[in-house]
Amino acid sequence: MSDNQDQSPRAAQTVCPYCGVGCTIEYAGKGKATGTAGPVNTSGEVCPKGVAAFDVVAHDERLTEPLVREGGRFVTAPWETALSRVAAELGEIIDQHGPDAVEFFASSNCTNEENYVFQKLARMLGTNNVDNCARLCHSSTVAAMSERLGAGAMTNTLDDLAETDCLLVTGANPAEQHPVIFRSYVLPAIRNGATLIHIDPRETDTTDAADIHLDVRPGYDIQLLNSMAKVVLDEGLADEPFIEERTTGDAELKAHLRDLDVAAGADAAGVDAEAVREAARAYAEADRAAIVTGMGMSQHTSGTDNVHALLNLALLTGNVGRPGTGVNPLRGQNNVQGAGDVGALPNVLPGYQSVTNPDARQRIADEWGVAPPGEPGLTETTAIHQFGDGVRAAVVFGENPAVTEPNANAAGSAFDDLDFCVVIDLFETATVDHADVVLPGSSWAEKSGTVTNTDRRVMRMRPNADLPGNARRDLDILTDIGQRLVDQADAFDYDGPEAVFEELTRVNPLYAGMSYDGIGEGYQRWPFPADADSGTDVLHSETFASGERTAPLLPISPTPPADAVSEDQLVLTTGRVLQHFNSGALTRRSETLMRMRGEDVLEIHPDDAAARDIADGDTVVVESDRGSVTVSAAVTTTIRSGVVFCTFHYEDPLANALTGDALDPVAEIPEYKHSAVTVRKAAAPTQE
Ligand SMILES: Nc1nc2c(c(=O)[nH]1)N[C@H]1C(S)=C(S)[C@@H](COP(=O)(O)OP(=O)(O)OC[C@H]3O[C@@H](n4cnc5c(=O)[nH]c(N)nc54)[C@H](O)[C@@H]3O)O[C@H]1N2
Ligand SMILES: Nc1nc2c(c(=O)[nH]1)N[C@H]1C(S)=C(S)[C@@H](COP(=O)(O)OP(=O)(O)OC[C@H]3O[C@@H](n4cnc5c(=O)[nH]c(N)nc54)[C@H](O)[C@@H]3O)O[C@H]1N2
Ligand code: SF4
Ligand SMILES: [Mo]
Repeated sequence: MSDNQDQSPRAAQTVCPYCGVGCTIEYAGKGKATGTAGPVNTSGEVCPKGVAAFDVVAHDERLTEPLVREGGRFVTAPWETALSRVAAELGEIIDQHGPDAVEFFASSNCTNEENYVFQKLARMLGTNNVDNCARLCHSSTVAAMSERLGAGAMTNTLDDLAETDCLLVTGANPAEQHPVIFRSYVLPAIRNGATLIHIDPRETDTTDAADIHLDVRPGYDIQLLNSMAKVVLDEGLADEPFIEERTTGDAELKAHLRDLDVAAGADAAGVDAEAVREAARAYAEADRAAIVTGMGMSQHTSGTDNVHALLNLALLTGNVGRPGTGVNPLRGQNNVQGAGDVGALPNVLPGYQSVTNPDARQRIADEWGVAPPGEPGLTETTAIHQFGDGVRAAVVFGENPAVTEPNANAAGSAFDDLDFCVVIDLFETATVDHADVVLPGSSWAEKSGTVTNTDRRVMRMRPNADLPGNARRDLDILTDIGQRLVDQADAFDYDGPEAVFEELTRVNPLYAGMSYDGIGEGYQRWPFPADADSGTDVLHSETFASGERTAPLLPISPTPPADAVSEDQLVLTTGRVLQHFNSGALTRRSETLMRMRGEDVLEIHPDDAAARDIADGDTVVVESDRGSVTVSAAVTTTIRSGVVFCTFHYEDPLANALTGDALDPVAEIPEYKHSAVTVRKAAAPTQE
């Protein structure tokens, strides 16, 4: 496939490159985007990031030529030189150490077609070592929900959220992280009388709309959720017919909670017991109660158990399988849902079928002419721990792990221990510093393909802009590498992204029957085909996605966070703000967004600040066992005392220099939301 082959007409309409909401935007000329009515943003509403999306497309720091390292420095190189070096180095490492010596980092910022080809490349080379940053994000949610319900995705739709009577939002701040969902689905529900319960150690813009706020101690959600479950049982608020018909294991769960003391549980979680009771009643007494869950739940060493405790609450009250209910993880990037759907995960093939499933393996073998490897591969978080050891090379596609993986100083040196690292990105990110070859890819405005949003809707992206310099389309880069490295080279011979999508629909049962034409300017929702024209809305209504009529209730006990916190330390929890996105590789290059929010701050409670003689605006040093950063303090009562918060959107301060790399044992997600730190005022600069 040649780079110039995409002759599709220049349609003005595409999907926002940032969050998993999946708003439709259109090119408005003069380097600006506007929202335009789409499947999700039905009246064309967007947030500031959508408006600023074009700021980075023609940015003068875009990578425009391949770079190869020579004598320690990068020099620009022709594509042929760069790609033959990639093929030669990876080929040699595979010959010497086997295919499992390579880890493939897929991109939740890129299309289904690109991610499908990327995992196909890994698997045809003989390894399941392919993962995407869903690992860092909702992997624990997906693990718990798949185990219990048979599917890791949102059980309900966004439209459904607007119809609920009670919303329990925990560890999420949709007002800033999913702004169009918040304004166009959550707020209307509240205006219609729904109660909003918000569980978060901070008061955020989401809390402003809440009726009940439980400012939980980071890492102590299980104590809180078990206490709520106990209130539900004690006060006869459980849905016994649902428990009888649709669950198993209620006796064990009830026995587990029998001796739980609600006051003690609330105390351990650092919240008011009466507020816990009130929240439990509001959730359980509502006709339709929906849960929204985010990173505050998932990013813990107990992340999978946190979500298990949450699922108990939904199942005990019969809030699954009906409109307006359910357990709804709001997904991260515009295609993190899709990256998983198409198999960019080490344990599953396209369509979440286990790499050990004989039928799924056969379906792939029929299509590819070779069966995928039969053992699960390494997650990206575990692979990094083996860099320089069992893992000798990394292919990093549209991820910025030097900024976003935990314990960043250690992660950075781990990358330097590799024999070879190739990065495909748009900018010279911090990760590029550790690369041997850098390939300049295509931004969202320069590609066609599909992305799958948070409520399982597959939508089409359309190009609006020319590639800068000698940058190439991501899909062309990946197929080119495939043709060079894989014996069955015609496996990467596609006539554009639509042909890739057609193949995907043949191997992924969830996407079977979908098509570019069928999607058009609308969407097709998985599982497809569906009971409605556009897809299946509410999962688990008659049977669970597992195929079972029942889902298990599970006794869950709390486990302490990995970092012990000493008397003089505070708990650092990290997260996001409206104006920036993840590693900030894109948003920090947007003038519009930098004008709105130019630097990071450390939120600290007045009591903790006073105890350290810190005033608002002071420069402070934050230190953990792993590293240290300098940042200015924002003294505020919106954070609970004992806890400090900053974002991870900046290279300086690099929040992940502080975080630890202990992992949840099931999902291997890091504990970004609980690190023991000391905070002190920086010494005044000495006079020169
Ligand atoms: N503006 C913006 N939007 C984004 C992104 C972005 O970077 N910027 N990133 C996208 C991505 S990849 C993702 S995954 C989503 C994430 O979206 P969210 O899940 O909303 O993201 P976070 O800000 O990481 O965490 C949410 C909240 O968890 C709270 N929290 C911290 N610790 C705990 C705890 O122990 N328990 C509980 N219950 N709460 C806790 C934090 O105070 C924070 O308000 O956002 C997506 N959308
Ligand atoms: N401390 C802390 N750390 C965290 C989190 C946290 O809450 N706290 N959250 C975690 C979560 S939920 C996530 S999802 C991860 C995110 O981690 P990452 O995925 O590493 O973060 P992004 O900034 O989204 O990285 C995207 C990279 O892809 C590039 N890119 C964007 N679009 C394209 C494209 O079309 N083509 C190509 N080739 N490249 C492109 C960007 O330039 C950027 O370098 O961070 C995790 N890290
Ligand atoms: S809400 Fe998300 S998808 Fe919509 S404009 Fe904002 S960042 Fe883009
Ligand atoms: Mo994420």
